Amino acid sequence: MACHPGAGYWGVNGELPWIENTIARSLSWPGSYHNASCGWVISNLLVIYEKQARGFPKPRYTHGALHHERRYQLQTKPEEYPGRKADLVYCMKSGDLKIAWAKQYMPVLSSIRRRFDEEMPFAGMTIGMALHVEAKTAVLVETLAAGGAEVYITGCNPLSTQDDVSEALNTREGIHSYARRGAGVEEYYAAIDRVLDAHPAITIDDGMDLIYRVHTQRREVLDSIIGGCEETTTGVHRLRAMAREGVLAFPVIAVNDTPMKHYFDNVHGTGESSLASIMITTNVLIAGRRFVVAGYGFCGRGLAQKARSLGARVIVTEVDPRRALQAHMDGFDVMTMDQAAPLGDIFVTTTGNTGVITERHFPNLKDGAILANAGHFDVEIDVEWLAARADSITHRDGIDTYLLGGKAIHILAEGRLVNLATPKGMGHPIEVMDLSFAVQALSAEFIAEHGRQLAPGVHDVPSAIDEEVARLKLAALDLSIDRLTPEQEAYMSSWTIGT
Ligand code: RBV
Repeated sequence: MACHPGAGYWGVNGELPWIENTIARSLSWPGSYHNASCGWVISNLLVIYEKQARGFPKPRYTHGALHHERRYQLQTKPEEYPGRKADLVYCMKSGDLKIAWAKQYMPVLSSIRRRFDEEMPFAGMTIGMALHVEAKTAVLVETLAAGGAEVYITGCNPLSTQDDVSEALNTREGIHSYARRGAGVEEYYAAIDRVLDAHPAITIDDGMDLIYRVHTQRREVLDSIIGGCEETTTGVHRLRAMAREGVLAFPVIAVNDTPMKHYFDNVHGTGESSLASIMITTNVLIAGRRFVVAGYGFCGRGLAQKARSLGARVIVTEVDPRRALQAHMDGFDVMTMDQAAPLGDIFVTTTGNTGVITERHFPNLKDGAILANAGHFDVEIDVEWLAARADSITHRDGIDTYLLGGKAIHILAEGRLVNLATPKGMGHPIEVMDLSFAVQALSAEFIAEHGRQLAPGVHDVPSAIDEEVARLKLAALDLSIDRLTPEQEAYMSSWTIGT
């Protein structure tokens, strides 16, 4: 194949032997096909070369771990499509193909990117990120880079990174990714440190690990930070706890808490992607099963509704009396986890809290119960206890089976985010992340412009940003909405008009 690299980007030992080869071969081939097709590769290679020359640390990939991802995808045969476009597609790698796939369903970010391209709101700024490094996140990263930012990114969960996407990001000018799937705790935090070494002006977190590290271990980085954005419920909880204790040193925008995030991302994103991942990992039927959802917040609500629509008999467990009542009136069975344990076939935790399914429940589960977590951290199901007590453990792709007192308990994704951390987990659907990441991009722009005037603490997403994202999405869908007439506006703001 014309542009097959044959080895890792940095080579097994960090050299780049195939780059010279590829460039030399492509230039020596006669005819426009090879020159055109390899031009794309060469431009990316030059970026890598330049990064290496500037002393950027190399990702620690090995050929063995990733070689299956490195092959170029044979999309079109050159002899059938001699034109240049076909050649470009022919030379795209799997990470680039994933990013291109996501991009076509992200019209809101695309339109923001076009504006950023012209206005360069992040010119001269560095953005440090810890998010799930996969294709949709890559589109956000590209959008920020298009706005002039130098972007440094790593993962926010050891199992959610897609290595080919991380690798593809490293071929982009101004983007540096340190994420690797399966990173151990040490490597995970070392990668976060790499991001912080760049002294970002803006942080973008999913779960607050970046901000935690800055405040606990890397306080010298505080000087460069104007402000941050936080993607998820758990991260916002942690931030509010920091703010309550008066230790949060800069302003952070709670992206999770804005309607354009939690109405869609938490409800539809978590709902659809968790079910999709459970189904593709286990291949079991949802219809007719007892499906237990722990927690009836936005995520639990979406999951419960979608499981019901697949024919599951859904049980909800809650600690908040109002949410429990809401679940009851939405038509779900409400009970305690103690009561649900012997009834459920599939359990999904969405509470964001620790110790939801524990030693008290495990012995009472049905033989063959399937347990998964859709909350940000792996603390909701006490997998450690199971691992210590189980008679045996069988590992499959994304499923660990613990034998306890003669009964099998299946844990998906090691109790980590089931929608992202199973081998085939893709994360939330693209269109949903288009909205969440549009809010991220505009909130980061807001921090760049106004962050210095904001007090340290947790801030709401400005409602103008929230509305702007909704309008952009409506425009992309070609949907029109009514406008308030002057009379209606006057009516809504008056208190003198009554019966
Ligand atoms: N999330 N990201 C993805 N990039 O595929 N999927 C979900 C992705 C975010 C989502 O916004 C949620 O709040 C958070 O991950 C949980 O870690």
